[in-house]
Amino acid sequence: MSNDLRIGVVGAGQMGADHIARITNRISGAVVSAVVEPDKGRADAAAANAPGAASFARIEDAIAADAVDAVLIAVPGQFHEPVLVPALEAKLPILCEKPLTPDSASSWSILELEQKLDKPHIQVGFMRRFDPEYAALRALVASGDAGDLMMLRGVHRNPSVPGSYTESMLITDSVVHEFDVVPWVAGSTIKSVEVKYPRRNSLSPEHLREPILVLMELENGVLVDVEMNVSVQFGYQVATEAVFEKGLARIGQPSGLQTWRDGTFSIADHVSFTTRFATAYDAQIQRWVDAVHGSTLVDGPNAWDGYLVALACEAGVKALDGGIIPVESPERPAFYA
Ligand code: ISE
Repeated sequence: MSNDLRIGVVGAGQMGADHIARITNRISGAVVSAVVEPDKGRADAAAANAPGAASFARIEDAIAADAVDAVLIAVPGQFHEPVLVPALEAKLPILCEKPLTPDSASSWSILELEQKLDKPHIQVGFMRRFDPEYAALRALVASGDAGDLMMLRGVHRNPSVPGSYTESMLITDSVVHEFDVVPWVAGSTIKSVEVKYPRRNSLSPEHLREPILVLMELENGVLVDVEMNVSVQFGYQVATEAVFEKGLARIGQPSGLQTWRDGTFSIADHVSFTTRFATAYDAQIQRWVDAVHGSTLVDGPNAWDGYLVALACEAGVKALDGGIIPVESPERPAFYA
């Protein structure tokens, strides 16, 4: 009998479909055993990449049919809690796409439920931690080889966003990644968040006031600025410059095909996060699968990290209306040590 981890993927939209193809084609030790997706068109399209997977409309049905050993949640954040609760009650390991839940109160109740189990069961899908360049930058900070880190200067640029993307999603759907990865790289939690508005891009969807400049102060005194820009038109870019006492480091520079033609030099760049972070997504899922086989269940950001990010997002959303908004980070419970 195969020892493959039977993963139930919940949600077969852009991210769910991407994970289904990844698990089937590139991840070892796991199969997609169930696709939970009420939309028949999406479910059928996903099934093409998940040979043998059963189809369910609700996670409860997949659990009752004993069709899954683990759950990967890839529906939008507002639908995470109704999947997390039955999956935790069934004591299943979970990889939950970001955010854990849309607000800190619901994230807190997930933490309470999880702490009834013997150990953390939830990993949150902050894939940037699995990007080799982010990991190298974190190692450089920790080594102290370039002296102390003083500033992080980042850009987070999307070519465009769908009509359903709202102003607060600049924070909760996009800057949410920086709220996780910046403390991880810099080794310090977020003390406050502020948002500044430059001139508005006339090409932005009418209901969006963007780009925005997000400023964070960390507890250790590091200052961070992030240009959050979702209408750049030309492609997808996530890049950071780190300013140290004895030098600089840069990550996220274009690394695609270089061409010289007609008197012009060019480097191919990404147009979507699915390719920009493909290596990171692969590593994230492989390490999660390995952790479940090895019974640690989590190898990466856990639900506590997801909760801290929910607190930062609440401050970030308030900061859209002005002011420097403090972030109170409570002490990490021993369960999540
Ligand atoms: C999207 O949901 C993501 O998670 C991407 O990583 C981010 O760059 C984008 O802004 C979000 O909309």
